[in-house]
Amino acid sequence: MADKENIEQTLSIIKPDAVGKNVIGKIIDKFESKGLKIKAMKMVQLSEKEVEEFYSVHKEKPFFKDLVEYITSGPVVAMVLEGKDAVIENRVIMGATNPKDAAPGTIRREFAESIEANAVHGSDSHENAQKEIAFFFGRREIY
Ligand code: IDP
Ligand code: MG
Repeated sequence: MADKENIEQTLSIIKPDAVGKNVIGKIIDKFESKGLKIKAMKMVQLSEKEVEEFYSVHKEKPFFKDLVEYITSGPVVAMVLEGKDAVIENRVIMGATNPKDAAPGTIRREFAESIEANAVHGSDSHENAQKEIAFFFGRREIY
């Protein structure tokens, strides 16, 4: 039997470095041109408390304090992306965490400044995507 297509949603965030560089549109184009659809979108400046909650898995990491400072340094653009295998597709389009390791054509290769200021966030699993989408969006904000 043929596999049923796995149409799913994931959360993407355009981080403050990329918003500041005026490349929101170029990043969105990477998603749309690969067939991912935007189902929700908002610009928001996160508080320290919100980032500590969002990134709580990293709270013991040595870079956590810097990460919170960086993500709160300016507005971000949060989006729900939908498409076939959207979680993994988004991660491929983003490229590796460290832009030095990111493949040509990926968002991080083209727009990231450093391993910290790396242009975008993307959910790393279907389960985390559901949680992260609910962190930013109510049901009636997703179309
Ligand atoms: P990911 O964003 O590719 O999923 P994670 O390991 O989940 O990478 O890390 C979350 C975020 O924390 C990264 O996107 C980056 O902004 C920051 N980060 C990760 N590793 C480092 C590091 O070694 N130094 C500074 N910041 C880091
Ligand atoms: Mg991650």
